[in-house]
Amino acid sequence: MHVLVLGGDGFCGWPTALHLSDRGHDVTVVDNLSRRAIDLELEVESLTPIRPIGERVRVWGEVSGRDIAFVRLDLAREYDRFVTLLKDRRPDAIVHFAEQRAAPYSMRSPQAKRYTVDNNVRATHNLLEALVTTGIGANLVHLGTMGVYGYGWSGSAPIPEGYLTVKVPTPDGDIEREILHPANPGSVYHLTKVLDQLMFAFYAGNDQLRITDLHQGIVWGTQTPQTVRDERLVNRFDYDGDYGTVLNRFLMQAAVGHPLTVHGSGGQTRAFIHIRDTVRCIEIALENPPETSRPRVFNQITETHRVSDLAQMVSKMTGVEVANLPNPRREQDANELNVRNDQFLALGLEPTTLSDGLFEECTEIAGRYRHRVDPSKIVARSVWRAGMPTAEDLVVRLPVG
Ligand code: NAD
Ligand code: USQ
Repeated sequence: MHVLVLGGDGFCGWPTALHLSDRGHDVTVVDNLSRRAIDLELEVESLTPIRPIGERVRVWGEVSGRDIAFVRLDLAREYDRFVTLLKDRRPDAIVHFAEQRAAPYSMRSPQAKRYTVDNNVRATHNLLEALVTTGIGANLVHLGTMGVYGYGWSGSAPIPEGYLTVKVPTPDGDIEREILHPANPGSVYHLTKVLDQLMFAFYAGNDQLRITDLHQGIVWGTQTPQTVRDERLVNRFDYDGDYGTVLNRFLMQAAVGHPLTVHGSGGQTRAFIHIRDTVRCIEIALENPPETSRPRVFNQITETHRVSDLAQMVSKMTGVEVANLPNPRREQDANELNVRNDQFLALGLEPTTLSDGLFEECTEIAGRYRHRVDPSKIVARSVWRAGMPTAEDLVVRLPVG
């Protein structure tokens, strides 16, 4: 299969491109390298020393004997070039990762909010319209987020995979309808994923595009069997207050002896998936295109954890203390989370869980590159509402070991 991986230089995209190439697919990575530019803007780097994309694909060619093509293109701004690319490559499938993906970054300033909406909404809409215009019936797999459902809205009721069956009262009695689960985005970034969902519903219905939306939980871990094959293939590991996600941040903090930065009480429950399962889920979704003219939604998660439990687990393992910081985000202090993920399990996913030894692998990576950590970038500073105190304002400076 010829697969375009849009956003294939990123944290999820790069290991996915390698995994698909390793499985014999013909892969083209498309990326505008904006994530690398945001690192420059934030004056921070991946904990792992990621190599330029040209070197990445060259090294992959050397170690695997397989070519990955790279095209530098901005999906949000270069519509005509993208249409030409589609006509030229005629892909069988497209994986769409190419969006600004950090909730804290999306809330840090009016410019960042506007950039996130402009970039994400235009990228997705350009992709959909380009598929219609070219008539290329590629199977489209998009990386969405669990955050479109929000947290705590349905209490302990299981969150279904995308659609909720509801009863609608009419003068002639109740009728049953399946609707998209009500959206409760918690940041401007999450809001863009909600808008994506509506665009998918429209284009699947109007133009019969085949679309799978993967509502993915928080990805943890770094390496996959392909990225470990050469140090120059290493995946990115974000640890800073904007892009670092919670579990990888705790593992990095433990490696440098920084108190674990729990926001508020840590009662927030979230869904998680290891990067190895991310790439496997995408492969499964590509192998099983939807048959209906309605987008198919999979919940791409393997387990749920409370933030405070993760912090305790890491603290017990490493002896590093837990710091309960004032929460810079506007979110519920505690929530229940019960998520269905039956479809991936039925299609053969064997979940990797925290207890499977990968915790140690991630800790090893964090330890190996601890000298690259800039301690001033660890505490999250993006606040959700003007005037909210930042963690930095309220907390006495944390000792860093
Ligand atoms: P990332 O920022 O590391 O990668 C995204 C890539 O897309 C980057 O390489 C960036 O340069 C590229 N990109 C952004 N806008 C583009 C544009 N207009 N044109 C071309 N390329 C563009 O993010 P990630 O962690 O790999 O996430 C990938 C996708 O998965 C995102 O859409 C994100 O919302 C989703 N997701 C990620 C996580 C997670 O924990 N990382 C969890 C759930 C969902
Ligand atoms: N948190 C802490 N301490 C930290 C960092 C985070 O307590 O140092 C808390 C946050 O306040 C939040 C939870 O941990 O309650 C998760 O935060 P996160 O930064 O790990 O994840 P989030 O902002 O939700 O975003 C990440 C990805 C995003 C993806 C989303 C999946 O960046 O692309 O869509 O996870 S989900 O959370 O399921 O919506």
